[in-house]
Amino acid sequence: MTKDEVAAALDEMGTLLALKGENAFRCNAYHNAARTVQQLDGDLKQIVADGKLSEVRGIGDTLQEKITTLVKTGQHKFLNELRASIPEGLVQMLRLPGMGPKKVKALHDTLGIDTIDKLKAACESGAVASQKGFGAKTQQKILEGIAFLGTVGNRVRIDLALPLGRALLEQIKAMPGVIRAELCGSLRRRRETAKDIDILVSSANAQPIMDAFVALPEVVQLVGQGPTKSSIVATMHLDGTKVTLNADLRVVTDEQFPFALHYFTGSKEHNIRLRQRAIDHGWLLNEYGLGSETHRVPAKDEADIFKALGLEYIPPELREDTGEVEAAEAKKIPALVAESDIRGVFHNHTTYSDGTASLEEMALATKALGLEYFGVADHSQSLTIARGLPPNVVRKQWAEIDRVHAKLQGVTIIKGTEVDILEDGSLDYDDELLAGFDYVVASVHSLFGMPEEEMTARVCKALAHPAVTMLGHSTGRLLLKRDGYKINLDAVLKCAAEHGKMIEINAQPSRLDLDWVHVKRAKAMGIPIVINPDAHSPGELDLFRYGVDVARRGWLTKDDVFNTRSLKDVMKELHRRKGQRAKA
Ligand code: DGT
Ligand code: CA
Ligand code: ZN
Repeated sequence: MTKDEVAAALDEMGTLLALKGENAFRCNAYHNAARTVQQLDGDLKQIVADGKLSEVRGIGDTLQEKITTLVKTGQHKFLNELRASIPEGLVQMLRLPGMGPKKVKALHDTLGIDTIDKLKAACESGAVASQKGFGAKTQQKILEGIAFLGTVGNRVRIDLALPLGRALLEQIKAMPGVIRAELCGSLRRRRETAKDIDILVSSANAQPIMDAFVALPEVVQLVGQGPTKSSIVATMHLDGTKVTLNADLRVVTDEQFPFALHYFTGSKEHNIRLRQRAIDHGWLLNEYGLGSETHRVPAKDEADIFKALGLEYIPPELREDTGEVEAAEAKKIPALVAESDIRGVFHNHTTYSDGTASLEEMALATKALGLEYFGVADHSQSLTIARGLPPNVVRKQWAEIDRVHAKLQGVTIIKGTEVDILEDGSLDYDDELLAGFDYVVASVHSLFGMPEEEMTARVCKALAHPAVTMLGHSTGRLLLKRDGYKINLDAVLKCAAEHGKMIEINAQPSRLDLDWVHVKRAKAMGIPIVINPDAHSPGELDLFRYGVDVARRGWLTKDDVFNTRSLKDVMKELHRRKGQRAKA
């Protein structure tokens, strides 16, 4: 087993123990060990072989034995027995908001609930509300959670789906006989989540490729196999999470490849528009080709297909039928912002608040990514669960930034804060302290249950504050887990435009707000967008890439994104804003 697989197994043990009613201390020992294993330097097999596991802090005898067995045999009797003793439905119930192991176990013990369906029925009959520790409100929340799970189905976040897709694709590309191979579908269009992995290959001989595909190590189940299409279920461990997704492989001739690539990239709505356009030319467009019975339009790549239909090339991210066909006809497809345009990052955390690395470590990791500036924005004083900084600690951090700066080369730390927007829309620091930062990210972290009107007024009031530079995670959503707080985003965009404020794309793949639809609207209103990784560790800094995907889906060019500017331009703009503030 790899580090990630061992970590996932340990996490699962902790969760299953909690569902058995074990005390939190024992369960947490497994979760902590999972994190420790993941962060170990060096090869886990080697560490085990050298007997060095005992030197790792927080790994006692019991855990040592478990990890060693997992590494050596790929399984553990303890985990197998736990799995056998706990209905799978209990684990699924943990995905519901507010349903921790204690609550799940209680409902199992008292009402015999062991599936989501039974839970739903028990809520609908009112049986859950009458249980000790539940009540009508909780029952309602559970029902809403079940409804939400129903709408997201088995979709998977892009940061989990894309690596699995790429792992399959890389192996396919290396197979003999493969001419071209590409990911299609929602992954190629970089949607926030994917239902499955679509892979397209061109080859003169499909069968050997199909056979090799279904035998790949990630494949856990064969769903179907025909002459040109295979469907499988693939699984992989990523950062301690087990990712499982369906994957379809289609094999076509190299001549068909551009047409099939375009067709299976979608979206369906975009395809329908293009097929209609072909019909207007007297042609038929499908996954095999373009043309009429007497005339076939050749295409060596997708650009040729668009060209034949009188269109500029449309990047996959724009293929949602939201105006891209009209823009391509008018030759007005924007030059989309690229990963390589990003010059620095704002909104990041260090050990001063809830980050895992020091200022210097974070700055050096930023530099290692080839970026010029690291904007630190730790939490403000009210957010005690995230160790928000009281004013005296802010001043201490400023002094440390100056000290670290003296020895840093090639990367600049910019002094910022992620200040909480309080209940009434005021900010969590006084104006004097706020004036000391180079920039201010304002975010909502509390009272998510506020009515929409109040929440909108709260955020708008914060945006009107002269010290605020940009709005942080604008909806508080957690993808596939919970909707954001209720807020009128269009009204918020209007306020931002009015007050000349920026809005971030939070590039954490579990968040990704502002969503691409509103990003596009923000652009139309002239609101500068900032792509922020919201990094809590060095490894999270490059998450900004997922924010670039959202920006591209929102039609943004380099000029629309503030952190594509050079350090010099960024500081000039931040100082200009401060000057305006001082005058106000
Ligand atoms: P997903 O899988 O829900 O994340 O989203 P997609 O876009 O990957 O959808 P999927 O996997 O069902 O199909 C892949 C592509 O195949 C889709 O984007 C467009 C094309 N496609 C599928 N079904 C149809 C259809 O009925 N009509 C047309 N024109 N295209 C289709
Ligand atoms: Ca798909
Ligand atoms: Zn943050």
